[in-house]
Amino acid sequence: MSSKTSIIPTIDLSHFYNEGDDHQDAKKKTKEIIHQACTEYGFFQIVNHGVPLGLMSQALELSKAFFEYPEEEKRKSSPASGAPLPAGYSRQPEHSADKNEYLLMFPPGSSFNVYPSNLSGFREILEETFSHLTKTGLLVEKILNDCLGLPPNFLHEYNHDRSWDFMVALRYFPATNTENTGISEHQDGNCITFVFQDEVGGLEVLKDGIWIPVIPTEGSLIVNLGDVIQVLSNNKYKSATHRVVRQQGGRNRHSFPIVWLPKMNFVSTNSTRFVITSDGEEESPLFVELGLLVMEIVQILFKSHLVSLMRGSFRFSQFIDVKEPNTEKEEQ
Ligand SMILES: O=C(O)CCC(=O)C(=O)O
Ligand SMILES: [Fe+2]
Repeated sequence: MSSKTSIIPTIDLSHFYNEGDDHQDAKKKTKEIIHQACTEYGFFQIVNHGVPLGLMSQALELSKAFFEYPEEEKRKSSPASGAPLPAGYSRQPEHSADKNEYLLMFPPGSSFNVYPSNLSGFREILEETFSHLTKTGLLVEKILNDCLGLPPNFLHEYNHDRSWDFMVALRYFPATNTENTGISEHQDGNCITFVFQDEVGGLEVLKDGIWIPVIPTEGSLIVNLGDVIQVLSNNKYKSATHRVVRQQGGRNRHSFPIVWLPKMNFVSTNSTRFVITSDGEEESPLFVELGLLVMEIVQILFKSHLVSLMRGSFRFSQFIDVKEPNTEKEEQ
């Protein structure tokens, strides 16, 4: 029986925080590894990413403390009634297969954000974490830009509005004897999602019909490409199917996804003549234009159903033929 065990690659970004000539080669090699990871998995982990590890663990500790509160206390941080966007505390409805609760926040300073009033440091630590993650996100975006062979800064200029991004403090309940869905299998409809998680585990990525666990490693940050990158890359990079399986043993799992959205109305404000020449060959932009048009419609929907679209069973790429028939099981 041939058994290939896959693991999600872990990539060291430290060279990108150093200028000097001696780092240039290392940067080039790292980009090659990232390119490979994006092509094969659409998922990788990064270390030495620039987000202080102490901050990440404080954010996880504060999230644990918040979710330990009684339900009625947590409900005091529910989205304000009539709020256009569901920032604040929510719980998946009883009928949902997904068993988790979460507190969602938009970038620091957003007037929609609702924080618990009685948990010292919560707002400050989470806002600081968000800001650091945004900086790291910009670096990752720049690296992906180069990996795709795009003109310098292309992705950044294409997608520079960070005001719709959101970060979610998530708690998954332990598995029961009969069911264990934390988040059902899905692809993220946005550009890129970054995730950090505690040590409990449960995040899995589908590759060639096999679910690969993303093993928690302290301080590492997961990079999960979404449908937008799959479309912009003309299907070169994967928007990976993933899920969260709740663990046995009575432990809750905590994680923080940070969801990078494309800016609103970007089709009308950007040229859709986006022809990728990374292989030295021009590709038909037709597919990209069609994809962008669908994304534009999706962005409009985001305004009213942002979170349910992003984190529900909605799949942007179901509208266009961007998925490879990737369902074959490995030969035994
Ligand atoms: O909690 C996680 O590890 C991942 C969550 C996720 O996939 C999502 O929010 O889209
Ligand atoms: Fe996801």
